[in-house]
Amino acid sequence: MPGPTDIPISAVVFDVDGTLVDSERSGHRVAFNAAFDKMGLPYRWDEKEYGRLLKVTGGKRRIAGYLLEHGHEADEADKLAAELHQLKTAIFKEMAANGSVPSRAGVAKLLVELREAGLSLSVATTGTRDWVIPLLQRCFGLAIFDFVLTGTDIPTLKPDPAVYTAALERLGVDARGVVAVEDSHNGLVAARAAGIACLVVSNDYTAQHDFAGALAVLDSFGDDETPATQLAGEPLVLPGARVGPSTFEALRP
Ligand code: XBP
Ligand code: MG
Repeated sequence: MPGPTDIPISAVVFDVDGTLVDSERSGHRVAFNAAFDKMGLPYRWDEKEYGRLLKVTGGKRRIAGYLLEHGHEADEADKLAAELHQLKTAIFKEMAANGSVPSRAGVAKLLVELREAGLSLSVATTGTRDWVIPLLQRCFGLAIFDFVLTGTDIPTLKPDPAVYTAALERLGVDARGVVAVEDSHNGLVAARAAGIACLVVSNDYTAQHDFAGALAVLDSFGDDETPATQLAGEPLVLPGARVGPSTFEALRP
């Protein structure tokens, strides 16, 4: 493994769910349950169970695995999962567009600061493009990102590295000048497998995940009200106890 380099960080690739936005507990989970209800199915995912189900990336796969666990045959589970996921995506797209899905504290300000510091910003998510685009537009404005890669564009989902490998190809820079920002073990594994260093900002669903291999782990991005706390890794530069451009400028993965 090459040692620290003198290649400055020029690009940051952000995960979406749980990283840029607080979208799972009160967002996706609510939309999945509304889809079950609309299709007359008795299933409801409570907050605890959903945390377990999140280990499966991709909403359609998540539903299919759950249906198999609950006695549905494979063919029926796949067909039903496709119908349910289409319905859920329409419901969540509406939630995303109407402001029901909040960005994480400090993120909107951080993106503007990183852009002003000349860093390239992009997105690599497992989520479905139909809702990712309206959500990013609503929360941050799409223009701040050089590109957005989703589970629709790259259907081989995290922890597979495909979406991060595709991001590297789009960036056209040395991977040592790129940092991924993730919230989960699956996302960290995907970034590292693509040869990209990864900063983890955990949340209440992922706090107990295995983050071995992360550059560092934080509990939040930090903002004026709440300082960021570093939980693991080499000490980061955190001006005002929050993530800022100097945090990335000081990184030498
Ligand atoms: C998180 C996921 C997604 C969402 C649900 O993606 O695994 O599946 O939970 O969205 P990431 P979909 O952390 O990579 O942004 O139903 O559209 O899959
Ligand atoms: Mg995530």
